[in-house]
Order: sequence, then structure tokens, then C-alpha cells
Amino acid sequence: MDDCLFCKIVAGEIPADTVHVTERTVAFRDINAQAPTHVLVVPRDHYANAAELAAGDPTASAELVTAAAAVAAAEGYDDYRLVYNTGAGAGQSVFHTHLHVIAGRPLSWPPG
Ligand code: IU
Repeated sequence: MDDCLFCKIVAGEIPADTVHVTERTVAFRDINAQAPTHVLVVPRDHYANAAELAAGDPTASAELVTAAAAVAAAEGYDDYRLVYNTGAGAGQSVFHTHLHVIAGRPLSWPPG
């Protein structure tokens, strides 16, 4: 997608602090980190949300979770939170699906 920020990061057109890459995913640090580790794992292909990704490319959908676990492990965390915000009302602001990997501080429940 021409106007998609995360497509441009995947393509290397916009710089990002990339921490992990796989055939179908790219993981980079969130610019507004909410925890000591806050990484976004995105599919290389454009899907607006997690459900569309799962329906359109289940292999990539699974690979996002595997990549997220690898990121958490590489940063030394057994405990971490994975979040897909879906829809503006739930806090989604970038409509190229991304899995938040959040770790490194106590994480309360329910989320805000
Ligand atoms: P959200 O679930 O769509 O709200 O998450 C989008 C995230 O993308 C949010 O945490 C932003 O801080 C993050 N982000 C980024 O890492 N780099 C950017 O250039 C922009 C947003 I714009």
C-alpha cells in the first residue's frame, strides 16, 4: 500500500530499529515504548488487522506469534504480553496489522 507507514518500514524506505526478521515478518522497536521492551511484529504483506491476516495468510499469522516469542526470549523475558489492537475504538492507529510485544515491567489486568 502506497500510504502505509509499516509497508514503508518493511520496504526499508523509512528507518526503524529492527530487532528480528523472518521470511514473512519484521519486528522493530515501537517509537513510543510503553515498557522496557516494546516491539511491533508486522507481516511483510499488508493486512489491515489480525483477523484479515489470519484469513488471508495463516502461515504468516502464526509466524508473527513465533517471532514475538523469539523477540521476548532474545530480550530475556519469559513473561510478556502480546496485543493486537483492532479498530480505532480499541486503540488501533496504524492499519497495517502489528503484534505488540510488551515486557520488562509489571503488567496489570485489565488493560486500560
Ligand atoms: P496501535 O495498536 O495501532 O495503536 O499501535 C501503533 C504503534 O505504532 C504505536 O504504539 C506507535 O507508538 C507505533 N509507531 C511506531 O512505532 N512508529 C511510528 O512511526 C508510528 C507509530 I506513526
